[in-house]
Amino acid sequence: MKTQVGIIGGGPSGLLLSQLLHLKGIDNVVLERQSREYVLGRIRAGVLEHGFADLMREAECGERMDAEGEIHHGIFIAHDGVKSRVDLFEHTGGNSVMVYGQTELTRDLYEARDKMGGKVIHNAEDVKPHDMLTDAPYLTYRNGDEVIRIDCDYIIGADGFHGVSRKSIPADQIREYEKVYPFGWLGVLSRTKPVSEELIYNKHERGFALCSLRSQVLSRYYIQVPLTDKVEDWSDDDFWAELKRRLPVEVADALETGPSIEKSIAPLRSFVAEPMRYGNMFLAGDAAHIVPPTGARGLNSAASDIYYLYHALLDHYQKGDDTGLDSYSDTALARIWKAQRFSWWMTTMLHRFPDNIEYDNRLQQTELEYLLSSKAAMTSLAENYVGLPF
Ligand code: FAS
Ligand code: PHB
Repeated sequence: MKTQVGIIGGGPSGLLLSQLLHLKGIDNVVLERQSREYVLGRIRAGVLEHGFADLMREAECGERMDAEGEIHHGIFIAHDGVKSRVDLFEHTGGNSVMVYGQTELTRDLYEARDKMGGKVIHNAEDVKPHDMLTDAPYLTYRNGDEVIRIDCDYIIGADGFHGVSRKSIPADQIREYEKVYPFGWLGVLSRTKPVSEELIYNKHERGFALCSLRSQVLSRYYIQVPLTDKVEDWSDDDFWAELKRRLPVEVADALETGPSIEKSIAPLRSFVAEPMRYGNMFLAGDAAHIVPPTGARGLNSAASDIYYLYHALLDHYQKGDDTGLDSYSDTALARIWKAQRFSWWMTTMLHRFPDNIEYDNRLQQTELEYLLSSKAAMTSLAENYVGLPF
């Protein structure tokens, strides 16, 4: 088989790039290790930067997002039992975020690929990139005992943190930066009315808590837990009781609880691999970087990589101009590191660090008090949260 762009990974990154390229007549194939049901069974991000929402519309996949998603103009930061609102709209001169679940977004991308006859191959086993340093790279994958080869001009590694693409780059050709946090997030999805119109990021001496949502009948909540906790350690009742202990009283009293329809623990880490290119293979999304979800940057960072890659490939195929491809890694990393900084800052400010000395705890408190008392500080939070310019 021959194509122009071979994409490893059928998550949001791979599917969005596939859709955008196809709309411009650039042939591509997506190789996804899992079944579609498995991919759609993951519960992950929920907040889209306005730039990502625009990219979904450009990919002709924004209709359901615009119909069912919620535009949010603000978020709440709560600490010591008091909720304070950060007006994203006011502090950014009119920008906002779209609250729409990654699962639904991925479903929309799959349906758009189906509608256009896009080539997404599921259950592709043992995918491998080859000859990335030549002008004739290719992919292979197994379908049962059969090994299938796909010749392409470029390979895109959109296969997430545990994928094959980054790991196929020789160790002396890549630098990795990593920071692991001493806690995780226990997340619950429940068919209950969200406790708040807008997200609440809540700092508490018992640990961080987040009140989020997917719709007016689907709530998403998280609490910080020790890395030693297992999801089976937490009954629904224990989760709701602990969440209530951490929230301001008026929020806890209004919380509608119910059975969890999904419950999982995610570890928190910051990770960047540089450069995001190896010959004619380009890394995008979680394959190249990971952030703690506190800043809602993970999925959004994947989107900015795809924005840059899409325009770079368009310039190559339509104008024979490789400036975008040659600068992709530097351009993408410049924005990625700003998302890393913001995610680290939000995580450091809002979580309980078990090994903190008292001075650090007082500094954390001061960071919060300064943020909520300073227009400049809230403007900085707001411009990062709605998304820095691509
Ligand atoms: P993905 O990991 O989504 O997709 C990669 C795809 O490649 C997967 O479908 C995988 O099956 C496939 N693949 C892997 N190896 C392969 C191989 N060898 N061959 C073929 N295919 C292969 N972000 C937020 O903004 N907010 C959140 O609250 C949030 N919560 C998260 C919770 C969890 C548990 C995780 C893991 C991530 C969370 N994220 C969150 C980040 C998440 O949304 C990612 O940023 C987003 O999924 C990135 O999309 P992709 O780059 O497409 O990677
Ligand atoms: C979510 O709704 O899953 C969510 C929202 C904001 C975050 C993290 C997760 O910062």
